Amino acid sequence: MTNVVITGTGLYTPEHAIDNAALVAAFNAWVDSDNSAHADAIARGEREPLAYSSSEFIEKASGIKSRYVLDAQGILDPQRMKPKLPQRSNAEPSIQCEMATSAARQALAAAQVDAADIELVIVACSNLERAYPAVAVEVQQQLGTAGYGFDMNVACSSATFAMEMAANAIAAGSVKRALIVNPEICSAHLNFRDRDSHFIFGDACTALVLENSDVAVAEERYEILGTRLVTRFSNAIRNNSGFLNRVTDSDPMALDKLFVQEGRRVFKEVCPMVAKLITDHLASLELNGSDLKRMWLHQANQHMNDLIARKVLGYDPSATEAPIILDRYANTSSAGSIIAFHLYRQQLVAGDVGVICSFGAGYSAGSVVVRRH
Ligand code: CO8
Repeated sequence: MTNVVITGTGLYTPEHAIDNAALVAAFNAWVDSDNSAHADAIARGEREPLAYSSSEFIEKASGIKSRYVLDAQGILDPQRMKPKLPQRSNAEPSIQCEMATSAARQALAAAQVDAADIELVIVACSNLERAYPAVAVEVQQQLGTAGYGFDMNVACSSATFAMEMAANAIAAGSVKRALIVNPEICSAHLNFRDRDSHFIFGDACTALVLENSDVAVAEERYEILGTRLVTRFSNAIRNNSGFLNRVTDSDPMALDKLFVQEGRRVFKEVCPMVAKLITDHLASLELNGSDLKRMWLHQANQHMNDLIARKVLGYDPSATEAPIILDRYANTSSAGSIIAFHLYRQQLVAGDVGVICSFGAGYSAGSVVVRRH
């Protein structure tokens, strides 16, 4: 059996941060202007006034205090409330390619791998900035990697699903080294005028190098003991943006072309699904919750992570056992669990076991159990 190891990780963090107070101030300024524009209809009882958002609610309901975004100014402008990103020409690197190469260079350096020795690039994320050519092929060209690349999307679970794809390709012998990147521009598909969800997401990009252990040289490495994926269809998290919008004559700017969710339902349905996935996966590897030193969970909601970790471990996890990064990054979709893995693994010693687990739209969930070498 071929051993597949993770030998390097990388993280690109945008330079702009927006804390809850700034986000809520922009939201509430927009509420004031919308309510005053419709004051007569509100006075006649024909229209409900819009309600304020609050920093206290956001932090209590989600654990999020701040988020990084590619552009703060456009989001915080009450007249605009969406990022303003430059239109790039075909001759320039795409935005996702730029994010990906920044994170990838760190991961390659950590793995002590030359780009030319990578034979597979997977760009795995929730939203791709164009239909084709694949961003992965552009990343391949920018970095100078060999072999092939492709894009894939399983929403928040994209990174763990890509890890299974890459691990299988290495185990099958078709490639020796793979690079996975997760360039998430969540701010571009978030409705910053929706009180229920305007605070949820942030932008970031993560990178992972996976290798056949026979060719790996990095001292710090994590053997992949197993991967397990699960999906179950649900409309509770949905975005109807797509290439058919043009020909179905639907409004491409309509609100259903942005992220829409029933948050409570997601919480209720996804937590048991994820706890069972991890528990069953561990059992198939003859392990159980007490064998886990670390749970690098998807970063959507602090309460969700506490509940899932409690179900798997049998007790309330410490901040070390189930690290949280969503307080400062918010939900960065597929990048979240990898950011946690990137930032919180150094204290592990040889033989320690942990699980990387993501979950989200689909529904989809992926579990990757690793052991420090
Ligand atoms: N400020 C103040 N009050 C508020 C606000 C606000 N901003 N929003 C809602 N409230 C009020 C509500 O009106 C309600 O009031 P009342 O009780 O009087 O009716 C009360 O607060 C409670 O509202 P909720 O029931 O909606 O609040 P919850 O406690 O359920 O918390 C959460 C909302 C935080 C959204 C929570 O439900 C949650 O986190 N759920 C899980 C969500 C999740 O994990 N989703 C995963 C999706 S991510 C994914 O798969 C990736 C998709 C691709 C991403 C693409 C980029 C965009």
